Amino acid sequence: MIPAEHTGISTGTGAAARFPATAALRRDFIWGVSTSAFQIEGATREDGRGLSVWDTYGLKGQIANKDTGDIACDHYHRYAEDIGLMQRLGVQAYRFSVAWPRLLPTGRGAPNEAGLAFYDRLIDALLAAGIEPWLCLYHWDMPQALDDVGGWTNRDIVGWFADYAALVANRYGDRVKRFATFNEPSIFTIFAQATGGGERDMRNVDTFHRCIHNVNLAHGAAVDALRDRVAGSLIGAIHNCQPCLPSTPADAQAAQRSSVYWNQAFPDPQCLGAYPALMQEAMAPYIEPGDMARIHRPLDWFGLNHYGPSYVKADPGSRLGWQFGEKPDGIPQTPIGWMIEPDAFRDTLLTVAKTYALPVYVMENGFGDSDKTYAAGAINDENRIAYLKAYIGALDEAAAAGADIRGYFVWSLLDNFEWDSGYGVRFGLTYIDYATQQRTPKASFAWYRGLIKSARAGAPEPGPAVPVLGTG
Ligand code: GCO
Repeated sequence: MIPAEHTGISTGTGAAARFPATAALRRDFIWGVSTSAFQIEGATREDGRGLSVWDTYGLKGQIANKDTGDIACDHYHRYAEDIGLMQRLGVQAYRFSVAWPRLLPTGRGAPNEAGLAFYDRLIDALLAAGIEPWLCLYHWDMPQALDDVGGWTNRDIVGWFADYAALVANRYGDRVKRFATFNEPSIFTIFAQATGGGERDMRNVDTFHRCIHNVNLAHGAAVDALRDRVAGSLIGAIHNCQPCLPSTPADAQAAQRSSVYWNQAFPDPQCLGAYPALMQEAMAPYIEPGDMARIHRPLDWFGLNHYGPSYVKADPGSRLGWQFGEKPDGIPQTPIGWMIEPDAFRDTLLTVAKTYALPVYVMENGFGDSDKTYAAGAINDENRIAYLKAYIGALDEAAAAGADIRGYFVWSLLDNFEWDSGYGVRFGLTYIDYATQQRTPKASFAWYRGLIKSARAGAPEPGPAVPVLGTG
């Protein structure tokens, strides 16, 4: 159990320590922050960018509050200001994604120079600020033109994705060494339309398994494209892994099935060279000779996104045979209903470190709340601080127990477009006033800055004054 001083989410007994223990973390441990292109850039119609499936989805009014990514955090124009925020935090690294349709408006063919030049500016400014760029190739923004010809159901996309990876490698490989091929492939295949699966009828099991295999093939092809072009490249993929637990004992089989698809359908073939046993019969029709070797390419690190366990129940009529179920009483939840269970994070870290035998970097962990949290005007997000304290404490416990953990990136630097929830859910260390685009660091921003300084210097900092909304 995580000691009470780490959690701040316990029964309130005992004073919570200013910062969690980080003694077990390597001295070269990397502290960072994460974002993704569609969630922060905006400028969706600017400088030649093509449409993505998320632009189309928004145009249909399918997103909460009829939000779209058209402006988001206006990062396309404000990236220098946002790098200034990263410098204030003291992070050593920044994980972002490149928008495929910004570089290749139709997903293939002639590159868009203005799009390429934007990431030149971003990368050069990061390096000038002493911040290492960690570049993710695909964070769900499938070019609409490719979705129109089948998207991930069309095996030709493997070559188109490899060509995109080669373009990125050739353009930025002189300055970027850290690459991730995909962000959370299990999420955008399981949840389909809601996460960039486009108009595919992902309720169809055949379509679903075809997408899984083509994404795995695209991963392997991109690894080769990057490795062949970037000397010293350090390549990984980013997976959302978490316990998938039964709502009732009768849901145990459904929970096991959901865990295999959620946690193993991509890391297993990519890191171990084979699909999990439970999937092998279903995947067999899509596997051509040599495919598993094309997927299983040498990797340098394992990216883990983790927020908390999910609870599932059997649903025989659904595509996968399960859906989200009742959560147990008595476990803390975030304002958006995600479970707060630091022990599950510790155990997931130990599991992935042992199973895949790669250095682990936590590429996403964070706390989602809603606009209501900020109604009072002060951005004193103490519950986000309590969450981060508990989870970083759990990470330290996993490291102390032998997991090779080398970095932690908070999701997210900024409040941003939270997919189906639009802008009503906020994960940022920085508050975004979407009407004015003013950035206001929250209390958690100052806390994380203090933690980084403390963890790197071993000397706790005095607590920061709590900023008030609008004070800049
Ligand atoms: C994900 C994505 C992020 C989300 C974040 C909060 O895990 O869904 O990688 O884009 O915004 O995780 O949900």
